[in-house]
Amino acid sequence: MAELILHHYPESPFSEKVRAILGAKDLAWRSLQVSMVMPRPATIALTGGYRRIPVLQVGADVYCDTALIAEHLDDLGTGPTLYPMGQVLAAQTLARWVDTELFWAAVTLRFLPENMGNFFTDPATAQAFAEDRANFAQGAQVRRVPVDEAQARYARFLAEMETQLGDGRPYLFGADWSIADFSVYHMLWFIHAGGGMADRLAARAHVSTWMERMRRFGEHAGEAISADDALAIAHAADPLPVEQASDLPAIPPGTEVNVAPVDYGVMPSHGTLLRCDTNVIVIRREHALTGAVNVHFPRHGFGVTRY
Ligand SMILES: N[C@@H](CCC(=O)N[C@@H](CS)C(=O)NCC(=O)O)C(=O)O
Repeated sequence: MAELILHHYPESPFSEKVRAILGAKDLAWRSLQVSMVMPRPATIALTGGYRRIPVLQVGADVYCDTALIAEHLDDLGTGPTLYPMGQVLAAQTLARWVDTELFWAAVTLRFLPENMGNFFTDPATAQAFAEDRANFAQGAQVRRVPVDEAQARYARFLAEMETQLGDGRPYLFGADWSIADFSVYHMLWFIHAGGGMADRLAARAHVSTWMERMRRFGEHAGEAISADDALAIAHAADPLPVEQASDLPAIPPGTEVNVAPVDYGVMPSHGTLLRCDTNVIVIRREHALTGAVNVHFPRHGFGVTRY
């Protein structure tokens, strides 16, 4: 198998979800650290426009969105599945809720002045970040959560988690982890990265123990790789074969399409549709820097339109 190359940056919570899964599954990975703000030329050459982070590159295949990256990693490495029999619906539904509803509360909480810690090293970085995220927010369909509502949403969630873990189980749904543990972990990691809300966590003994268990997975570092080397790897590889099919009658395989998130960061990727089913959307792209690549998206949360 080609090496796993994660395009990410240290402060990114969704990247922390993937870093923790890589650690839990004891998978070797290469770390392509990108800037916290645009431009990200190598990553965009590979995705064709999609700009959310992280992205997983495996040879000439590119996996967008942590929901799909987690599914891709599940079969690799060691340890229990992220989708345990009998818990799939509960685990996936909780993971999706945390990645969206709790995430927007977390963004409000993380950027409270008293909880920002040293997120910005200087005013120029803060200004560049604000400008970049204003661009990122263009066309978004999400509601920013007011502070009181965010505080209440998180307090209630922590209380429910403490109850859930109250019988001493190591993971949210029992003896083994599921995708829900990793989604919840990265969200709490993000909220508490600034240190200003440590007392909330400290007041929850079971959640704190669970959090330390999960945090250790995230400490499994990847070996650095440069953007040029990652591009050369894509260029030298062929994308994996894909069985062509589309469940969209008006957009058959071979159509030039845009694929974009439906909620925020809606900058589309452009390419030729190879597959669209209930699980995935796959497009083929060509770029001078990458050669032919296949870009994979989850169907949930993404839309396909004619180019
Ligand atoms: N649903 C996406 C969410 C990804 C996401 O929101 N990533 C943030 C960083 S943690 C992002 O892309 N922010 C804008 C940026 O970094 O350009 C996933 O699971 O991958």
